[in-house]
Amino acid sequence: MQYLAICEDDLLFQFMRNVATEQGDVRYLVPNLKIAQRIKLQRGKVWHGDLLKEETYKKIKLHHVDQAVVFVRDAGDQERVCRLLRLLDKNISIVSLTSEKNGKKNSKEPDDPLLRHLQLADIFAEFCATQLLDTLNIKKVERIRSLFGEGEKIHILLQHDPDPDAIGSALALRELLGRNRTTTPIVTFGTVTRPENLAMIELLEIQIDHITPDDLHKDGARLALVDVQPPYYEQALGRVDLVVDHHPKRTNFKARFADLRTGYGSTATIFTEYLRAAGMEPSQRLATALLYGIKTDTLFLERGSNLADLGAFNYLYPLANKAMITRIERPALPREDLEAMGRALGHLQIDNAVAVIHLGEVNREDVIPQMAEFCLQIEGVDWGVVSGLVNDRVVISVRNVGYVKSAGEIMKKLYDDIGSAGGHRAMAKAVVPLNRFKERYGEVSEKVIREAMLPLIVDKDQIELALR
Ligand SMILES: [Mn+2]
Repeated sequence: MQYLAICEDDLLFQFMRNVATEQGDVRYLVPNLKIAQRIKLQRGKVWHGDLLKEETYKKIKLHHVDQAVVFVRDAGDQERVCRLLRLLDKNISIVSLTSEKNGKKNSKEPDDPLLRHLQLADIFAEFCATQLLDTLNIKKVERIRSLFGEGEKIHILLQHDPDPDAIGSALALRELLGRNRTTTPIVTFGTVTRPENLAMIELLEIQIDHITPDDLHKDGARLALVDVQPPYYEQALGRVDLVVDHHPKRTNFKARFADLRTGYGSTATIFTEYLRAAGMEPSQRLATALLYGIKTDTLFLERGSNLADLGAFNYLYPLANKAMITRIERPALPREDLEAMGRALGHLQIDNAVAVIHLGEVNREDVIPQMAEFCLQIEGVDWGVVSGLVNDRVVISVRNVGYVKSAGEIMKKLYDDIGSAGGHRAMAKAVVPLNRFKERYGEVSEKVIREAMLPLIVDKDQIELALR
């Protein structure tokens, strides 16, 4: 491959000198002897002459050139050089590097398939963005490390029901600071409740302590917040040393250090960048926690994710334990709940393609929607309605095949005034305090739920049929 690089100075030479050995031969054309000599001194092959004059190009055998690369700062001159090249050789392919948007192809010009416009900024972003980001992140890591003294205890505070993104980020912060769970405990005012998140902290052996607001600064402990910002909390937190988060900033707050990246899909992405910039390859445990954090917060890179999330995901993927993530995502069902499902299936009635099951008391609420989902796999079932008692609440989950009716509307109509209910067309839920449910229906059973729901489901179907 023979390249011709046309430039006012040695910029292209500096960029392309390695291309010469790897991909072909590059010759340079510059406007004067001084620049030519500079390139020659560094063993470049170079011509010089007025870039806008035809004679200059006569010296160069253009028909030997496969590709010309042009970078002239003045947009008009840039265009003139390109036109001149085209005039002298109609087969030469030209890459025109421009620094501004207006360097783009003029619509009045006839189409030239052999002329490509590339913006320098785009090229720079593509090849240098990671390096630049690393520099920025290294600075942040240094600042973070400078925040805390050696003997000080640090509380890493998470939301009330910590999620995988927060948990993974907290682990990463501890790692960045070179600390352990005694000197840097992960704390929350609430507790972890979701079964997947419980499975995560159990399988990855992560300890999350309950703390009261009064104890936050006990014995001079420092405070770091990840995946959350101080205004989230009802009570004042006192001095906050660090906030790293990706949620939108709502109100102002004070912190000694804050890194808010609202364009990011997860906080774990920010911490992955920190670790990477600091040259710290995460352990399998940490990589698994961070990867799972990104995965859940971005719904597997679909929701609100950007290139940074994808980059972090790619980086963590080979380091993480994927089998462990699968185990986290399918937490084992408690045996008694499975038995309740088994009993219910034994006497299942299907009426108008509607399966209604009441599980009675269950240990884990997520068994209810799982069972409703499962009902749709039964032959002849279009609707799965499953209820259960969780403490003193009646929880009803509805799933349907999705193409005709709105489960959310029906649930809202039936249960929203005595509890809370709603959802989408194919997926809905109601939660009603047991006493209010009994006040209206007398008891909690398959019978009363079926009798309440069936008319609305069937009725709605018939209306839809009539409309066809
Ligand atoms: Mn998050």
